[in-house]
Amino acid sequence: MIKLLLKNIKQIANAMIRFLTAGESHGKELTVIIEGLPSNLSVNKDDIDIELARRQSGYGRGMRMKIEKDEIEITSGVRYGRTLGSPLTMKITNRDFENWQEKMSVSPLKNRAEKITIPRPGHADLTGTFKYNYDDIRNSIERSSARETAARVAVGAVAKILLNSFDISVGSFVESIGGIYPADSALKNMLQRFDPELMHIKDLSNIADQSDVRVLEKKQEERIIRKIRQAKKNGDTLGGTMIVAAEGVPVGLGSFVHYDRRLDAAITFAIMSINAIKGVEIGAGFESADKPGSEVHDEITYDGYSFGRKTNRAGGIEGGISTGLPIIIRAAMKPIATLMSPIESVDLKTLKPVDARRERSDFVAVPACAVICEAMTAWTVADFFLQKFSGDSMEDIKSSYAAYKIRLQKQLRRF
Ligand code: EPS
Repeated sequence: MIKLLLKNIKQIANAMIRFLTAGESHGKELTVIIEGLPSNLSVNKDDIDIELARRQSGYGRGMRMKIEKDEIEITSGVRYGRTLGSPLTMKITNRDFENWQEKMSVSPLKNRAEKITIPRPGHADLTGTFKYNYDDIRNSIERSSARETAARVAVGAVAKILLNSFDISVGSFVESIGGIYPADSALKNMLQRFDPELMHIKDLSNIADQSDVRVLEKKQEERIIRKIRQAKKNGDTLGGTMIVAAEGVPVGLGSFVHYDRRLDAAITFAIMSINAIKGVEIGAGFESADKPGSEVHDEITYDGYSFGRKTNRAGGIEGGISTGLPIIIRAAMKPIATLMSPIESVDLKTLKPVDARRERSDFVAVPACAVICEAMTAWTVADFFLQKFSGDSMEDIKSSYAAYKIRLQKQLRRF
């Protein structure tokens, strides 16, 4: 009886949609399977490829991005441009595999590639090697590489297509790289107040897409590019912060009833799961800890038709539930772990101190990371949206959403 009960509880807490990615950084390809999508969602390959191209751009990427030109091939779950409700599979070819066929051979080889024995601090080289009992750090490098995030961006693109059907948009921009923040006080003010009137994330995201480092301010862009050039010259790398937002999310996604139903918890988990992310905030985040409640909470207003808030410092979520205002996330990415002027490490073979291993890598990947944050945000919001407005087809979900909007209007009569 208890066993049965536990089984049911687990089922209830399951997400509506789930995905799995597979593939090594220099293996043949990346594969992703999405399960739980409704039928009759129009899916266009080009819309997904645009997101992949956004992830590949940005000043400070390494040579690998010149080799790859990511695009998806859909191999299941879609017929005549519309989802079937069955698992949707997408593949992304690693063009670089051509140069790695022996190093990444699936079959055993007599003359295997030389083993990597010197771990880079900050990457998964050492932790993964201990955990999986590897005798070659290459085994850790391959799957821990941020190459995997290409598959996640493809998943996020599908989530965005679904959300767009309900006028929900997700976008991002880079706030800082290497400690260089915008100088413009209006921009700073907007970031600090998270003002819903000033934040139209799609417009901001489009402006950011025009910048080589996905920032909103030209002067800041110039300063950042100079700083990246200097870091490159020094054999160093840089991190940064980014803002991601979801607009048009209705009130009522997520819940306070249990920890794993909280929308803010799910979003921060999803963002923190991205390679090199070290911090995530919702709304005013850490800053709200330093201020009195009167300067943190968002005053409630009513204009005769609908409810509003004077500010959006909560970042669109209260009590684990979406408020209807933009969901605003700020994330911090640490600098890339591969340094051309390496810091200290220990050779696992000789156990002697040595310089950490150098290898081809990016110098800065914050602009790409912002696009990946969008993907994980879109995925999480889509999942919570489908938990609330579940249905087997897009038509069923649309009816459920329309009925909810009517119910919200009628509810006030009950007070
Ligand atoms: C990465 C190292 C670099 C990056 C890679 C992530 O790859 P490589 O070792 O082939 O030069 O370019 O990112 C991607 C391949 C990508 O698509 O984003 C790492 O070690 O994490």
